[in-house]
Amino acid sequence: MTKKVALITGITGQDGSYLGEFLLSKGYEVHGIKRRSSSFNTERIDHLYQDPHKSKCRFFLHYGDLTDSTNILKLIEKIQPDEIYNLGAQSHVAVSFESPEYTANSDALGTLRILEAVKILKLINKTKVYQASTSELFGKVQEIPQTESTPFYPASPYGVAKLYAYWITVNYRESYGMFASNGILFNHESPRRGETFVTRKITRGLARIDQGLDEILYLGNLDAKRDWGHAKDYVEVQWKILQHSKPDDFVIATGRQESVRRFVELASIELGWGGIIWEGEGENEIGKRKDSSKIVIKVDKRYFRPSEVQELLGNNFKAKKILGWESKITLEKLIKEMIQNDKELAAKESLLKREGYKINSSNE
Ligand code: NDP
Ligand code: GDR
Repeated sequence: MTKKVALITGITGQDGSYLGEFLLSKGYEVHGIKRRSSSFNTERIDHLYQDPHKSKCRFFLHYGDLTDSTNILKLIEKIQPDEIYNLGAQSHVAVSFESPEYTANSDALGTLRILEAVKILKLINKTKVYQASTSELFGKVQEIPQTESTPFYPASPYGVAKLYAYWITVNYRESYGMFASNGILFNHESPRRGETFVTRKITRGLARIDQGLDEILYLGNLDAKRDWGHAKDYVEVQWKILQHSKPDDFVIATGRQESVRRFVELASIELGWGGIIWEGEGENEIGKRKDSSKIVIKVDKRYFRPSEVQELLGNNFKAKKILGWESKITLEKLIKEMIQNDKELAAKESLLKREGYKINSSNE
């Protein structure tokens, strides 16, 4: 059997790195698009690197950008992929309020560029497209829990850009018979999660406090509630969605909801602090370590968003029934893995600091 060829946009991101690993383990030839950067940006995929001069190489990186139509068109023409996973995006909700136009260009029009390239290149009967849709489409939620039929009401420039991407994917499927599917994924995390998303910010921040590198972790809205899964589980279902007999859209979630405040508590328990004692309210709320009464959490209103998605909770009944998929890794296990990883990183940094090396680190 000839091996399948996959193209992943956003390969340098959290999901791209896990999906690349997963597809290589399935025997795929994997191509990834990475952006030119003035510093190294391949840390998450360095372990996947293969020498392209060797005949058995199955992992290839190409420079590109979702805002560049000709680049996308030329790459798809050259690679002739069987499957495209469009994971590339300006994916930070808070940043989308600062850079709304760029977010729309990469996240909304970027998706159109992929679909249009497949159409122009007459690859509709060959190439399947997975679109990384999001629970942020539900935004100001209209029903709890959210399913494939819950009305969308995005609450950020990111959510609105992803709404366009969702519908243009459906539109190319219905207009041209393209195999184009949306995975409406709820939040998923891992030790590879970007450091400014709240879960990683918490596990990294608390681990650094534990190792004596920092004293306080500043957070925004502690009452926000999310349905958090593990990225490793979630990339498997991205693949399953494209292996299904027909293109379709699926909600992917764990069905469990916790608040940011509870996530902090669970992480502190994993660190052996016994939990957090909360005092005060709103912008004046603080959190103290249960074991030492030291203040470790403060609220900083800089991290509040102009418009907030207060709570999300998904129902993955359809994915379970049709794809046989369920999330396997519990929130406790996820937090344990993230804390372990961040503790190791903090311990290394602490050692270097003690030995007199100067290190730059930011806790934004
Ligand atoms: P990350 O932010 O970790 O990764 C995003 C990737 O997109 C990076 O490789 C980034 O490159 C790349 N990228 C950003 N802008 C462009 C551009 N203009 N052209 C090409 N590539 C670009 O996100 P995740 O891995 O967490 O998420 C993957 C996808 O899934 C995203 O589309 C996200 O919006 C969506 N999603 C994520 C969820 C989650 O909880 N993680 C939930 C639902 C949807 P670089 O490394 O150079 O910045
Ligand atoms: P989200 O993830 O916006 O859901 O988008 P994020 O982790 O950024 O925020 C989750 C919730 O935590 C609250 N919060 C904070 N968030 C950040 N980043 N920093 C803080 O200090 C902080 N304090 C509280 C937020 O207000 C929010 O309510 C993620 C991204 O991966 C998207 O790309 C993806 O589509 C959605 O998940 C599903």
